[in-house]
Amino acid sequence: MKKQWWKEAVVYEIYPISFKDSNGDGIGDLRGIISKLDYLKDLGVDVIWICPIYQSPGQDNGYDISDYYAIKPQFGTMEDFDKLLKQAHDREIKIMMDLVLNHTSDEHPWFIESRSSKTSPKRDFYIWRDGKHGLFPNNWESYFGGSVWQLDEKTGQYYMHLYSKYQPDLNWQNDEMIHEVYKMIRWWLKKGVDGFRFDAIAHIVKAKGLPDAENPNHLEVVQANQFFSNLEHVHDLLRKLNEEVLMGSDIMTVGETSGLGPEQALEYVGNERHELNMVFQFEHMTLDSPSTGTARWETRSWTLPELKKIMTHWQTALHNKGWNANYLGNHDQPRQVSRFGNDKEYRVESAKMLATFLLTLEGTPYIYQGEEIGMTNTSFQHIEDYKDIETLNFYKLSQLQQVPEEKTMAAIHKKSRDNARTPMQWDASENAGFSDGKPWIKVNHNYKEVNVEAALKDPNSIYHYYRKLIALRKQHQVMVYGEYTLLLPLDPDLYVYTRTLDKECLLVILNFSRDTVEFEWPDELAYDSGELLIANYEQQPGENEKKKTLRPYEARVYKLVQQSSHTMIH
Ligand code: TEU
Ligand code: CA
Repeated sequence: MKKQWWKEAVVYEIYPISFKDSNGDGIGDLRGIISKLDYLKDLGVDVIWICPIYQSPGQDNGYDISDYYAIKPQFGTMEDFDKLLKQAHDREIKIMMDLVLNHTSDEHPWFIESRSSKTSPKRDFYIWRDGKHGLFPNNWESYFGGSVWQLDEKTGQYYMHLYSKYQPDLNWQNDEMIHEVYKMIRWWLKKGVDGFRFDAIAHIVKAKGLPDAENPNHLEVVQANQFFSNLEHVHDLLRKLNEEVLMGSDIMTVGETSGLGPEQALEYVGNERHELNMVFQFEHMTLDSPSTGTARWETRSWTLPELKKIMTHWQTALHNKGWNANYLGNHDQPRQVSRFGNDKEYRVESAKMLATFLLTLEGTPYIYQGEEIGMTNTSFQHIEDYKDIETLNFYKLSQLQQVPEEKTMAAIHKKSRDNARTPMQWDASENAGFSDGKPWIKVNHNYKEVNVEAALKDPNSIYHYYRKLIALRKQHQVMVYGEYTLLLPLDPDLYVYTRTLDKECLLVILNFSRDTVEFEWPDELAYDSGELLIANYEQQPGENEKKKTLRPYEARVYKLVQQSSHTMIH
């Protein structure tokens, strides 16, 4: 397998508005990030992915860009950005920018010009259609609820928006628009940024003729997949972007692509494709709901074998053929420890177990801010305390549909994106040390217990465990490149796998349950003992080599010692 720096890198995602406020206005900013670079360096991360900091009205916290060449003043200035880039580079930390290319803000000058008249030279930068018999041009549903179409009174036509009405979709059939985008990306490359995350990139191409969905009650995934996700032409556009802009720069790229499985993902990340280095997939994010999109607010119960099946499929299908981007949480998802672990009595143990999982899979691991201290979901009682446009739209829609208030709030407590967007908890002082002013969104009430300062002091903290894991990943190439093999696929509590590279083999044992579980050394494992590399519990002396007792959420990683008379598995 070809070695690449971005395969060996550990990425840390920063949601700037909630990371660190340097000037007391309650809003995280670039100087705040600069002040925490040493903290990130100590943690051991190699790349910081910064969510959008460009000029933006902020309807979707920066995912509505009105000027790709400017920094939004609340985040700082371009000088601050240059300083951040330089100071990160001085510490050998790379910077990955978040580019939103599916849509702009409705306040972007392109859109202002586009909407000004039907004959505007920029009209075609966006997707405009006439209504049908006084109705929307088609029946597609937006990700944030309601139609994807918004009527613009001035010209009497509708524009398309897959997200909110403040985020009109760009028309990727317009070459002039595409060249403007190329120009802008070249400009950022020239600055020396080290990579891009391409937001919602799966959706930039829409089905020819924008046909109606046959069964409008069956929107969601089916509809999205058929009409505006991962369509063939996306690949042509990405290859062209590489040929004309990215080729020759040693950067890393990750695309956000919902609605696909690993076979389809290979069309983006296959070694020979020259499109993207890796993609964020969503299959494991749908385990606890019927689907992505608006149905993601509903919950279903899930079992560990289902998670194993999904992850194993991705691990094996991409091995040697492409590369995975692994994550368990981000700024759009609930907190990982609340979702996949136990944020009550086993918060520390389960957060460490999940860290072990994330960092021992094949693929590039993405840590979301606060995961390294085990930050949890939050439950604001009043809808007024929620700021996320998706959450607020969902609330309004539920009210219209007369869904009982408790049911709506329960869904919000579980799934709102604001769970991940409360301020980073730096210490036990007021506002968790995030800001001297009033934070733009409330701090999670548990900040006195869960914070960086406390974690740094406690040698057994989640933070120190992450540090150790990241350091291990740098020492053992098998953690990066080793082939993954699942054991015990049907075990309801234990997730067990090996990673093998040449003569090295790691055994990872994760207890995903709150019970104490017996693990018996499987016969297929032709190793009789192992050296324990890391674990989230103290080990008891004199433990039976073949039979191990895993405590609630226990995680262990062994480096296996080969039996002389046996051959290795696979
Ligand atoms: O998220 C978009 C995203 O999750 C979709 O691409 C996905 O297909 C769909 O929502 C199904 O769940 C990105 C950003 O991460 C998010 O913060 C933005 O709000 C969104 O794009 C719009 O730019
Ligand atoms: Ca600020």
